[in-house]
Amino acid sequence: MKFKLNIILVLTGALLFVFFKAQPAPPKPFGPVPTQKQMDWQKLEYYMFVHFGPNTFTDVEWGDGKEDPKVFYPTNLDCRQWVETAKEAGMKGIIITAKHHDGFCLWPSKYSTHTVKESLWRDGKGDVLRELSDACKENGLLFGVYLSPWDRNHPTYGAPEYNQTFANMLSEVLSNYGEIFEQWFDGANGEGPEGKKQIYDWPLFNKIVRTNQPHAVIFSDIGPDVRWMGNEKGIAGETNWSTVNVEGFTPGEGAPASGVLNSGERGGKVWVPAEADVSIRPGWFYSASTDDKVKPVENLMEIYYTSVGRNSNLLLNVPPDRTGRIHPNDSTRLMEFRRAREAAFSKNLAAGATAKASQTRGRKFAAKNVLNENYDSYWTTKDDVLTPYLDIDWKQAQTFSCLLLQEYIPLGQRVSSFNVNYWDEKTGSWVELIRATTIGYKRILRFPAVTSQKLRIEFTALACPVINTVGIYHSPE
Ligand code: FUL
Repeated sequence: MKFKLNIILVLTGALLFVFFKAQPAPPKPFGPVPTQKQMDWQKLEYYMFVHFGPNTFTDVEWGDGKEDPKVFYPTNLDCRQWVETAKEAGMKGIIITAKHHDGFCLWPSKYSTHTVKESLWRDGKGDVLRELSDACKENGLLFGVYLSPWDRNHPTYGAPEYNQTFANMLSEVLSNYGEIFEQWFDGANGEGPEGKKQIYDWPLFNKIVRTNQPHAVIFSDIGPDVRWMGNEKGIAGETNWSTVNVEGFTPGEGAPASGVLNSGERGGKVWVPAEADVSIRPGWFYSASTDDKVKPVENLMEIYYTSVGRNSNLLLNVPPDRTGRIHPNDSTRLMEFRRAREAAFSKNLAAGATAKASQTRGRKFAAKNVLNENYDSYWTTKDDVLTPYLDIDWKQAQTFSCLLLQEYIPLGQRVSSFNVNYWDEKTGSWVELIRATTIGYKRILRFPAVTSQKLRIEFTALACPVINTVGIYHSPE
C-alpha cells in the first residue's frame, strides 16, 4: 500500500514537473523596444499643452521679443484651476511654454532680462513655473516644460555663447521645480534680434536634460525619446511605426520629411514613438477672437481616434486667457470630450466573449489573455507563426462598430497588417469588415455597425504577434 502511494506521489510530481517545465519561454524582443520611461510615457496617452506668455496679451502667435515685458499681466492667474480642469478632463499632466520664441521667461531667469521679474505681475516677484508645478504636485498631475531654443530677444542669440545661455536657462528650469516628466524642444530656428541664425548644440541641450531629469522623456522632431508626429492637426498616419531612423538628422529644418515622422518606419533602427500636438483653438495662444472657435466635441473625438487610436499620444493645447484662467468655453468642451470618450468605451463587449486562436505558444500565452485588463498578460504564438488568427466568439449575436487592439510593445512592434472579419450566419461564411496596417501600443478602428456572433482577426507580423488587448465596442455615432 505504502509502495503504491509512493509511486503515485512520484508520478504526480513528475507530471507536474513536465507540465510546468514544458511552458515555453516568452518570445524574444523584436527590433528596438521602448525604455521603461518611454513605456511609462506611452501609457499616459493624453495630457495638456499650455501656451501662455506675452502673446496671450498682444494677440499674436509669434512675439518678436521686442514687446514690453509689462504686457504680461494676468489679473487673476490661477494654476490650480488649470490643473483641476486638466484632471477632470482625464489628462495626466501639463506641459507649459516656459519660454516661447519671444524669449520671455515665465520664471525669473538669471540669464535674461525679458522675464516675469521685469513685468508688474505679482510686483515682479511671481513665478508661473513655481505656481504650476506646485499645483500639479498637489493634485497628482505630471509637470512638463516646453522651451524654445529660438529666442528673438536674447542679445547673444546667433553667437556660439547663446547655446550655453540656453543650457543655463534649461538647468534653472530642470533643477528648481521637482520632477519633470517631459522636456519639449521646439525645433523652430529663425533669426534673432541681430538677424542672425543659431546653430543649436542639441547634444549639450539633451545632456542638460539627462543630467537634471534622468526620468524625463525628451521630445523633439526626432526624439531621442518622443518624436513629433508630423503635423499639428492631430492626424497620425494610419500606418504608424514607433520605430524610425534618426541618425544624421537634427530637429527643425534638418528633420526627416513630415510624412516619415507621421508614419514612422518599418524596420527603423530606434524606438521613438509619436506625440500629436494640436490646439483646441485655431491658434496656440489665447485670443478673444477665437472664443467661439473652440473645436467641437465631434472634432476632438475625431482627433482622439486619429492620435491615441493610431499609436500616438495626444498633447492637447488649452491656452489660458488674459485673466490667467482657462476660459469656460474650453473647459466646457474638455468635459464634453471626456464624456464622449467615456460613452464610446463604456462597455467592452469582448469581456463577455471567449477567445480562441489558430495557434498558441502555450497555456501561459493563451488567447483568453487578450480579454483581461492586465497589460502584462498576452496571447502569442510559436516563433515561426507569422500569420495566425484570433476568434472572438459570443453565445449570442452582438452589434459592434469599434475595435481596439494593443500590442505588448515591451517585446517590440511586430504586427505589420491585419484584417477583421465577421461571421455571416446567413451565408455561413466570413465577411471582411476592415483591413489595416500597424497596431503598436494602441489602435482603434471604427466601422459601420455589424451584428454577428463571431469576429476573426487575421494578423501578419514581422515576428510572432504579441497581442495583449482586444476591445470591442458599439460606439454612439
Ligand atoms: C511650433 C511653434 O512655432 C508654435 O508657435 C507652437 O509653439 C507649436 C507647438 O510649435 O513650432
